[in-house]
Amino acid sequence: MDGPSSRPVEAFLPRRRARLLVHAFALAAAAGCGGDPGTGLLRSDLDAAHATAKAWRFTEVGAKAGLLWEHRPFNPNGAFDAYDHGNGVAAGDFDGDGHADVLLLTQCGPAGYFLGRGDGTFADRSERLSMLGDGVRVGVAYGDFDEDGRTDFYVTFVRRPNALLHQEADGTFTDVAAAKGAALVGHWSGAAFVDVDGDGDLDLAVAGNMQFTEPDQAVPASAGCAAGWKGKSVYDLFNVAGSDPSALLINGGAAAGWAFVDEAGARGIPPGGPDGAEARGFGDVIALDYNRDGRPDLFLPEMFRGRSALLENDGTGHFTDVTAARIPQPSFGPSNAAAEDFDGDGWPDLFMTDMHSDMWPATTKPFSEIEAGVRYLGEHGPHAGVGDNPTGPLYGNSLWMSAGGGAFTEADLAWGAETFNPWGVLAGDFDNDGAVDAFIPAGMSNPWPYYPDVFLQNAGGRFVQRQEDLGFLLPPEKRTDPSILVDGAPLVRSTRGCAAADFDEDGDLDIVGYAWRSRALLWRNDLPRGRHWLDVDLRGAAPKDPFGAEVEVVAGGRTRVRWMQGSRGYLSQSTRLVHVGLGDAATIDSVSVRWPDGTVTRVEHPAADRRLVVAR
Ligand SMILES: [Ca+2]
Ligand SMILES: [Ca+2]
Ligand SMILES: [Ca+2]
Ligand SMILES: [Ca+2]
Repeated sequence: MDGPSSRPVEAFLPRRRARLLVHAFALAAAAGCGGDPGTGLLRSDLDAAHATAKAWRFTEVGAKAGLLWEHRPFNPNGAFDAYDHGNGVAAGDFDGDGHADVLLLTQCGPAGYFLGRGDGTFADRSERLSMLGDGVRVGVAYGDFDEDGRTDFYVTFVRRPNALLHQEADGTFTDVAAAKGAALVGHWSGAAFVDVDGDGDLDLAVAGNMQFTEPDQAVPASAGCAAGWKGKSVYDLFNVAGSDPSALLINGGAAAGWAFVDEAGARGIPPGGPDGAEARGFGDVIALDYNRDGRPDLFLPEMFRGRSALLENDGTGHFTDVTAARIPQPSFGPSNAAAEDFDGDGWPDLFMTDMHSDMWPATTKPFSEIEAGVRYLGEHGPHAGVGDNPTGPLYGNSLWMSAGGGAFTEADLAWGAETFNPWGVLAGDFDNDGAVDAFIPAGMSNPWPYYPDVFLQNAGGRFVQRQEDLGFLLPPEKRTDPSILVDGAPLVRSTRGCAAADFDEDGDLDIVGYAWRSRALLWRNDLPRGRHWLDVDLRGAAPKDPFGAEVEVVAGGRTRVRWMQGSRGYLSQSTRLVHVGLGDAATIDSVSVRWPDGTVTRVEHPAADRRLVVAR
C-alpha cells in the first residue's frame, strides 16, 4: 500500500459493506482476520472491544495502533513564550486507498506520516516528510491544489519558508512552495484550502501570527532542536509585539501552472501591524458560509486582545469585515474556532475557544480550585472577578448561535460551553445521534496547572461534560508525566492539535492528536452499536476537493445540514468525508449536495451505515 491507488473508489465499498454486516451480526468471524505484524494488534482485539461495549467509551490506542511518534517542542522550558502554541494534525485519506491516514507535526524532530489500513492500525511512512526537518513547524492543511487527483499539503513554519508538498504518483512528496509562490516567511499558524474566488481551483488562506520570536532567532538547521530559543515573553504579546500579516494565496489555475499570488491586501484580509496597538495576529483560520449564500466566508480567531475577524465573501474572493455587526463581542484570546450547526436549525454556529483569558491563575493553583464554567470580567482570568464584560470582548469561550440569515446570538453560558485552558474545538457528531458534539483539547504547559481535556456531548440545547466517564483523562499519570522533569517538576501533560476521522471504519468518528512534549494519541471511539450514520464522500469537478459544499440529509423526519470543511481542529484538518449521525433512522429519504458553484445534486433513498460517494 505504498502509493495512491488507481482503483476506482467503488472498489472498496463492497468490502466496507461486508465488514459492516459482520459488525451487525456476529463478530466471531473477525477472529479469523489475522493480526498485524507491525503492531502485534489483532484485528479481533479491535472488534471485540466494540462487541462487548455496553457503555460508550473512548479508548486511547495510539501506540498499539502503530502511531509511534513523539512531539518535541523547540523551547523545552514551558509556556512562557508562544512556542507553546503547538502543532497541527491532519486526518484523512491522503494516498487514495479509501482508508484514513494521519499526519502529525512537531516543532523539532521528524513529522509523522502514517498510512491507515482501515482497521484502526497504521504503517509508518514518516520518511516521506523528511524535507520538513529543518525548521519549526506549526499548522497543516491539505487539498488537491493542482487537480491531479492526489492530495497535497501546506505546512506553515516560524521564520522558515512555508512548505507546499506536492504528492507524486508514487506517494512521495516534493516541496514546490518556492516555484508556486507559496513560500511565505514569517510567524504563520493555521491554514485552509478553499476556492474563495469561485473559479474552480483551491485557494489558500494562511493566518499570520504575532512576531513571537526575536529577529535574530536562529532556525534549527536540522531535525534536531536548536540549543537556544529567543522567543518573546508571552506577556509581551498582549500589547507590544508586532504581527505578521495573514495571506490569501489565489490559485492561478492550470494557465499559471497552479502557482499562487498573495492578494490578501487587495482582497480585504486584515493586515498585520508594527509593534504596539495596531498589531493584530491570528491563531488559526476557518472557512464557513455564515450567511449560506454559497460563497465561502472566513473567520480568523485573534489569539490576544479580542479582535477576531469574520470576513464576508462577495463571491469573487473579496472580503468585508462584518465582525462588529455580526459578532460584537468575540472572545478575548481564542486560538481556534469551529463552525457547525450545534442547535440543529440548519445554520452554522460559531464556537470560539479562548485560551488566553484563562492563563493567569497562580502557577501553584490546582485545577480543582478553578471555576471552569464561568467567564471573567477581564483578561486576567480568575484575578478579574466573575461576570461578563458588558461591552468589549468576552473573557472566555463564546458560542455564537446562528439565528438565521447571518445573525448570531451568543449562547456560551446557556449551552454550558465554557471550559478552562482550551486550545481548540474539534466538532463532530461523535455519538451519531444527529447532534454535533465537541472535543476540547486543553491544558497549559509548565508551569501552569494541568487541566483535563473536555468532551462536550450535545444534549439538545445544552452541552454535558463527558470527558471523565468517556475515558479522556490520560492514563496512567493523569496530571503529569513523571518521566520528564522540567525545572525539577514533572511535565504537565496537555493536548493541542487534534483531528477526527473514522480510522477503523466502524461508523463513528475517532480522534487523533498528541500530548505536549509527549506521544501521539489515538482515541478510538467505542460507541455501542445501534445508531445509524452516513459518510458522504464528495467528488467535485472543479475543484475536485469541493471544500465549502453543503450537505443536507433528510432522515427519520429530521433534516441535518453539514459542510465539507478544510480546516477543522486547532491548526489541523479532519477527514474530508462529511459524517452525519442519523440517530434511530435506519433509512434515509434524501441527500442533497449544494456544490461550491451553486448546482445541486440530489440522491434519493441512499442506504444508511455506509460511505456514499456523490460525484459532481
Ligand atoms: Ca489512506
Ligand atoms: Ca495534487
Ligand atoms: Ca480559486
Ligand atoms: Ca471509528
